[in-house]
Amino acid sequence: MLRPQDSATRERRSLTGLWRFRPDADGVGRAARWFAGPLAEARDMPVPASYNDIVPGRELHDHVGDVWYQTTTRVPRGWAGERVVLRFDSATHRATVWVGETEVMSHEGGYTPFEADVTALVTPGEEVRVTAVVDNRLSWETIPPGMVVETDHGPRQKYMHDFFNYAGLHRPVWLYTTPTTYVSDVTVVPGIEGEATAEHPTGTVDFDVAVEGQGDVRVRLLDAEGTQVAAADGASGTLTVADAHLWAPGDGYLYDLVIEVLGADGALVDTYTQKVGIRTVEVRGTEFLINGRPFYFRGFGMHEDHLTRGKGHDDAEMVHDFELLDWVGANSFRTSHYPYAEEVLDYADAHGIVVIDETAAVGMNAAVGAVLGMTVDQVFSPDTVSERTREVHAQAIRELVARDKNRPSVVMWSISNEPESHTPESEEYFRPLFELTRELEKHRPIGFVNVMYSPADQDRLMQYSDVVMINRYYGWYNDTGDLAAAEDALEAELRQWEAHGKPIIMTEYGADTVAGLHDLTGAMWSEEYQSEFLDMYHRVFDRVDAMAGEHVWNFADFQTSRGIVRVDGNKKGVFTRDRRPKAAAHLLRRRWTGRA
Ligand code: BDP
Repeated sequence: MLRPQDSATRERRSLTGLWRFRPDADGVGRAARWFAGPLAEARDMPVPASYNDIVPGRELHDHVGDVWYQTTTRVPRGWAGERVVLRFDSATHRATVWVGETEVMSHEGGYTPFEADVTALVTPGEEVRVTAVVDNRLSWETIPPGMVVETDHGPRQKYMHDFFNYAGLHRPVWLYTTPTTYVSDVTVVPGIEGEATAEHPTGTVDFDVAVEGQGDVRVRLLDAEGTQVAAADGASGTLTVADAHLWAPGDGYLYDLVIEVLGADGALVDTYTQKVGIRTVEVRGTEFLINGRPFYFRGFGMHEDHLTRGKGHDDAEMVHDFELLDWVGANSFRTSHYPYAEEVLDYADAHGIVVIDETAAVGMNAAVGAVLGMTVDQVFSPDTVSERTREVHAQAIRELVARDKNRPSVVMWSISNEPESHTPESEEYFRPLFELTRELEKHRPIGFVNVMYSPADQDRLMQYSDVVMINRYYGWYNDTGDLAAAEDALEAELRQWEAHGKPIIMTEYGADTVAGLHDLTGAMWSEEYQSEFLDMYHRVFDRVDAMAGEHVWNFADFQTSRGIVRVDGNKKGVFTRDRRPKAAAHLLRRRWTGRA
């Protein structure tokens, strides 16, 4: 799905700001037609933001079910004759939207965009009312899964993943125009002719443009200075770029693919510009190659998580986080455990940060659930994660690939984090999803992230994965507090994975650490322990040739559900939740940049 943009033929209006907001715990709003007029008994709520922590008290923090959002905006006068589209960059986890009194769309899945053509419902120059009901409930048929438990004191949301179920409108909402004949999609696949490592490589860009309506397509590729380097007529083809400036880690060089749709008289009907990074990705043996060169992932699993706004997108917080990644010497991150805001991926594209892009399929694991206080007998069964869940999961993969397929920063898809992966049921569930991802994606490696409860000698899913991605907590959840034993166990297991002959990325390793807690006896939770723990992992990684990357868990402390294993959230951050460095941040900076 194309991201809205301003162009010579298109305009956007952001609907961010304060919306009217009303929780609907009893779920009466739909029948009572709350969309049919100004929302009664409403308070102000910022968009984008999670609603959970904006208001003091338990009620909204732990709300289960519907909430209503409403705003009005004036449709610009100049939009007469244009096609008008209403787009939500996300609504967590499902939403139904009305324009005036007309229902225009519903969407399932909390982290991908959805939109509707509302041309017939708006009048340029006049006000329009937009109402959305957003439901945060997780069930066995959602990604991620969860369970609502009814109690004497109301419903309680339970889930088996380790981050708080923030909900609401986390990302911008747009009203935008296109002409009535318009570019509806574009797919670009970059390549390099001949030697990728040549001093003056020849780049290629396969393109495929979809147009709604009649028109001739012309494309031009401009370099970062605006100079045309290639052009073609027709909706699909291949452009060749002599002496291409490749997109590379640390060098987010982007070309502009200017797409033009021309009418019969040659007049410009629509134009849309797609950013293009020319680079290749390939797995060869135990190496992960970008532009033919071995790439070693240094960075973190992260979260969209901040005080007050929860998962709400904010440019200041985003740029600050990227600056911290740069300071610490990270070259990559994983969008653990859901697709991040498109602004984040735009930034990664433009700055040469490498991304492993993950779906929200997290918490499909009874053993992980048990650590977090949730008891489930069987995760994969007709009554729990089932074929119906797989349909929702498949759609989440389709929407993620459709959204991010053209991004040079995205070098691999992760279709799930830490599912149970050693049982026949899990294999039966996942095999078709790997097949689907491979059909959708032709040029990137794909994979999933393995958990310690499905070790190398039992796992049944890594055969479908191009890269071995594993999360390990030797020295924390096992060999607790004993780094000497942990070192042996970690190395022994990595040696087993090495037998797969694939690159290995440690996608999570880390220790909960209370900022400011110091101890010279090696006590867990201290800043010293976190540093020693990471140091030990690094020693082991440096001994194992198949290692292709290290992503520390986590970039920063983050909020979780209430429980006896978390103190105000997960404390495995290398930065605190308000982004102050723990001692480990300096250790990582020394390892990753060579600077003190
Ligand atoms: C892994 C999960 C991650 C958790 C982490 C932890 O992938 O979401 O936050 O462990 O326990 O199981 O800190």
